[in-house]
Amino acid sequence: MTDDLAARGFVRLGPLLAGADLEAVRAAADRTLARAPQGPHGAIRHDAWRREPALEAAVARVAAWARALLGVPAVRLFQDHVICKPPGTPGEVAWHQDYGYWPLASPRGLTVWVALDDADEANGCLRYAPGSHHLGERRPADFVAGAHQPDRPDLPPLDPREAPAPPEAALARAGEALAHDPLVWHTSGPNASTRVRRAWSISLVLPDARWDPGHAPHPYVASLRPTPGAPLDPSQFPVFPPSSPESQPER
Ligand SMILES: O=C(O)CCC(=O)C(=O)O
Repeated sequence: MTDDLAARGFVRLGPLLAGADLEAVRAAADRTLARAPQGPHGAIRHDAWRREPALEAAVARVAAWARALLGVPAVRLFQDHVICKPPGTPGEVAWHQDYGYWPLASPRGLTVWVALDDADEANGCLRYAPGSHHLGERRPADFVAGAHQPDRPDLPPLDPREAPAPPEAALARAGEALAHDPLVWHTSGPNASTRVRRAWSISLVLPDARWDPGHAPHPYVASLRPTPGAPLDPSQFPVFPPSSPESQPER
């Protein structure tokens, strides 16, 4: 699995949630989404784990997989979001790299994406460009209206026609997880089916991650006003396992 992540930029992890755990996470996702506005590519709610104990409880399991995949003793939770594409959602989530939207100095980490419903091409599953993470950082675009990404003429544009390999649809059963590199190119299509497509996406970074507020206009930049180069505060961005030395505040 680690080899796939390194070579292809994404990997199918298999079942992460089942039974009552999956139901609890779905119910938590629905509660957070109830207050989220519906956009052309569905509804999205950031920082869901801070509001919902069922999500907070599941983070440790996600983090354990992330540690194993990255081959590191500890990881730090950076952010999560819950995404819902109801039937008939017309828009796609445009091709992007996650790191383009992180106000952090380095892309070291990964995103774990957990399907809360069966996801396939009809209801807008993820699609990846295998190997694209090897091409480095690309110019970010405002794929969410009003995101106001900084103009980065120094970076080459992300043109999916330049992908090193044809895109692959990442089908997932409800409760199954995928993991992807913060630089891999990915997208998801409209939901043309009669089935809802919900997902929980969790991004984890290395414990020594540092802020770079100029890298992306993230909501944390406005709310936390981080100092460039400062470490992330473990009381807000917890380290897993909590007993690890990396969970102590850095200077
Ligand atoms: O769930 C989706 O449709 C998009 C999610 C995504 O791009 C991500 O989690 O990085």
